[in-house]
This record gives sequence, structure tokens and C-alpha cells, in this order.
Amino acid sequence: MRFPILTPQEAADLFHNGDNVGLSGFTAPGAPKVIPGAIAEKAERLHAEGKPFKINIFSGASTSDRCDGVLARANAIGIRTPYQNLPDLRKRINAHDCHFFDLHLSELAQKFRYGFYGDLDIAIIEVSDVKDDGTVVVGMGVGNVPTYAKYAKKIVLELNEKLHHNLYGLHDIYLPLDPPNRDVIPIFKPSDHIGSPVLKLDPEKIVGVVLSDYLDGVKPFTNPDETTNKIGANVCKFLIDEMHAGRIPSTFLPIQSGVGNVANAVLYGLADAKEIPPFAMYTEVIQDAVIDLMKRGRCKYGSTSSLTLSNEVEEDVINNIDFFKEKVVIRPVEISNNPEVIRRLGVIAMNTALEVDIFGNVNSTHVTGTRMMNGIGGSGDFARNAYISIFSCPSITKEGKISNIVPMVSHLDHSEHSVDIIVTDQGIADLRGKDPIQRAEEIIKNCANPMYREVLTDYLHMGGPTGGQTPHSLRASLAFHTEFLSSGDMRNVDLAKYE
Ligand code: 0RQ
Repeated sequence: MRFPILTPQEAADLFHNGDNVGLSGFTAPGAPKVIPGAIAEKAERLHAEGKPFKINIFSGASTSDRCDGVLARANAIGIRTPYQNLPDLRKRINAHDCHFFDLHLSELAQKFRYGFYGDLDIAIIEVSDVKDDGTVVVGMGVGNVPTYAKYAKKIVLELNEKLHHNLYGLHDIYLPLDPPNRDVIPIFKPSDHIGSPVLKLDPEKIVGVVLSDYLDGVKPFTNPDETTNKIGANVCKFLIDEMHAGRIPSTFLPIQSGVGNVANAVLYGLADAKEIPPFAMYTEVIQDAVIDLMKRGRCKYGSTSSLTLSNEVEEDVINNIDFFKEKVVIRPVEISNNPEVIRRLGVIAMNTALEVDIFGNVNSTHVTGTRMMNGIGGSGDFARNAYISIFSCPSITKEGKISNIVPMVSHLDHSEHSVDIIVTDQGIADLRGKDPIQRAEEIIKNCANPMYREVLTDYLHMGGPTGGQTPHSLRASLAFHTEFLSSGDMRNVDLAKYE
């Protein structure tokens, strides 16, 4: 190989305080696995000498503990975007040690190209193969790597020897032009390939290669519990009824599903529903359940930005890669989450809420309106442009001390205009074609937990006949949250105090 092999420590010397750093990958897959640890050690050494050292990290989505985790513990992240999901980084963000800006995932690459965030000093790119002319095959996640590769002043590669150089053909690398020259993104079905299986890097920019041999290490999901199973069953019931009513074609439509236990339960429910034909996915992450469904012939194709798999399933995919190359394409996130394509294909979007209000607004990111959980991720890219936008969550959390249905969300991510259906363990609220009061009645009756239905109904009536189209009581609208913050239990809320 023409490029020098570096130790992780030698690579870490390439990074300087205040650098803007672009990372390959999307969630743990495709993200670097060994260089960030060496950068974290360097940061700790410099901090001990009283010297400042933080880098700004631009990724595809979340990464892994080998990346965000180690760097957050070393307090080595200055700016972070567009998404994260690790406790140590979450703590830094909520303590203002790290400036996190939360962004729709499809937007970061283009906003970078528009020049909104400055120059990119260096990119770390995980590859499964590299040629002397700078052509690489990337790992199991793509994210924003085409943009970072093009704009970075320097590139350091992590060549992952666990990936066996055999991923050629799994990716579709495509970089759109920017306005006013943007053209149609010519995807007309999830399996369409519009770009290249390889990424062409400028060999002059590649400063070295660090070897790694770690799989992506995504934690397997815990088995679905009673609540997630009920939510999953309700989502499936809704989709089957829609198909029978002729509102979803009998050939079905592509599905987007978030990650997590609810998403898992829904996917397995769909797989077992005999009425639903084998379906395709146009989504941003493919998790273990989908691989199983592909093997069973229930999921016929998946377009994604990453294969977010547990080690065991990732190994299975690598060992049967020719089978999966026929079933999967991994794309840049600005294409997997592209609004134009999502709307054209008629994607059914299924995302998760932290809380939903009685008028159909959704909070996916901020616990009690203030503490960042993970970020909006791709949920907004899909929800806003979907054929049908479904949000699900349990009706209660923490043994009922929290109602996930509240009078007014304490933070807004997805407004009533991007939400068609709410699903909880209690049932399904269909908000289509309903005015705010009709929506509130539907959500309280079908989705709120019985222990909160009365107080939510009382709230709805507080505004009275002169309360306007959306009858909030501005004094009481956050009473559930303030009660939780003071007594630790929303069930103690007393609306009479706000009359
Ligand atoms: O707390 O961890 O202490 O048990 O929040 O909640 O019910 O386990 O749900 O893991 O699916 O996460 C919205 C955060 C849900 C996620 C969110 C507490 C609850 C628990 C987690 P514990 P659950 P999930 C695909 C698309 C935005 C990004 C997105 C998310 C913890 O789905 O980040 O959709 N979505 N991306 O106890 C206080 C409430 C609460 C609450 C739950 N109302 N108040 N705490 N919790 N509701 C992926 C990508 O974009 C890459």
C-alpha cells in the first residue's frame, strides 16, 4: 500500500485544538474505532498540563462508546452535531461542557457544503478496502462521508480488517449538486442504485492508515415486554386496517422504522401478519430484526444509511455477504433521508416520542423540556414527508409517575402538522382530518392511560367555550411537568390551583 501505516497515537498527533473533524459512519457502524481513543488520551495529557484541547465533531448520526464515549469522558468535544445517544456525552451536553446542535440528519451534509460551519480540517474514514489511487470501500455505515471526504483538508483512514475486504457492491455513494444546480435524485424504488459502489478519495489528502479489527459492537435489543408488544400489535393493526380500507395499496409501501424495542416489536408483528405482503424498507438504520425478516423472505429489500447490527448478526451478514448485497443498499444519509425521495416513494414513517400532547404535538428530544436525551435524528426527515406519519410511545413511564400524554409538550420537535397517527399500549388515535378538540378527544380516549384520562379531559375543558380553536390554559399547560419536578409524580397534579 502506498499510504503510511500509522499507530493510533501517531494519528492523534494530526489533530489540534479547535479542529473541525468529519467522521464516517452512521450510528456505530462505519464510525472510527481506534483513533478517537488515542485523541482522548492526548486530550487528557494536555488537560493535565493545563492546556486546552477540544475538537469539533461532525458525524452522520450517533457513534459508539469507542468514539463519542471516550472523547466525552476526556472532555475533548467542543462542538457536536447532528445526533448522539450516549450517557457520558449527554451529561457533557446538559452541563454545557459541549456545544451540541441538534439537526435533521438529512441536512448536515448540504449545510456543510453551503459553508455554514466553516472548514473541515480533517476527516477520519473507516474503510474495508483501499487502493493506491485513493479508491475506498467504506464500512457498514455511510452517513456524511462523501461530503467530509470532499471537503476535508486531510484524511486519515481506519482500515478495518474485520470487514474482510468483501463489502464491494453494498454501497451506493452519490453526492447531489447544490442549488441552483440541484437535479432530481433519481430513486423511484428503494432498490435503485444511482451512484458508485466506491468512494473516490484524493490520494494526496490521505495522510495515513491506522489498522483496526473491531466489529461495530451494537448492543442486542432486550426482549420486547408487554407494553412494547401491545404498541407493536396496535401499529400492525392500524396498518392492516389501512390496507383493507384501500388507503395503503395491496402491494404495500416502503417502511421507515426508528431503532429500539418498539420498532423491533412492530417489525416482527408485520412479519407475522399474513395479510401484509413482503415489504421493502426505505429507512436510515437496519437493525437485527430486519436481517431476520430478509432471511425469512418477509422483507424483500432495505435501503439504509447503516447496518446497525449486534456483533453476532453482523458476522452472519459478513459471512453471507453475497445474499445481502442483493437485499441491501447503504447510502449517504442525505439520500436515505431525502425529503424528495421519501415523499415520492410514499414511505410509511414510524418514530418514537418521549411525550405527545393532547393536540398531537410531539417531543422526541428533551426530558421535561430541558434535558437533551439524544436528538431529533432522522425522525423529522421522515415524519414531515411521509405518506403516513406514525408516532408511538408507552402511555405511562416510571410506573405511572409520568404520563406520556400531556396537556402541552414541554419541548416541540414534530408539530401537529407532521403527525397523523399516535399509538400507545392503550390504542390508536387517528388525527387525520380532525380539528384540535376532536384530536384531543381521540388521543385522550384511545391513547392516554386510564389513570390520566379524567385529568386530561378536565384540562381540555379548562379553556371553556371562549378558549379559542386550541383551548389551552396557559397557566396550567405545563402543570403535569411542574408537578413531576416538585413531587416526582404527575398523578398529584391539581388543576384547581390554576383556575
Ligand atoms: O429511561 O433509560 O432511564 O429507562 O426515556 O425511553 O421508552 O425506553 O424508549 O429507547 O425507544 O427512546 C424518543 C428517546 C425513545 C428515542 C426516544 C425515559 C424512559 C427511558 C427511553 P431509562 P424508552 P426508546 C431513528 C430515528 C429521536 C430520534 C429518532 C429517540 C428513556 O426514540 O431518541 O427518532 N428518538 N431517530 O423511562 C421523562 C418522559 C419519558 C421519559 C420516556 N415523558 N419523561 N423520561 N422516558 N418518556 C434513529 C436515528 O435517528 C439514528
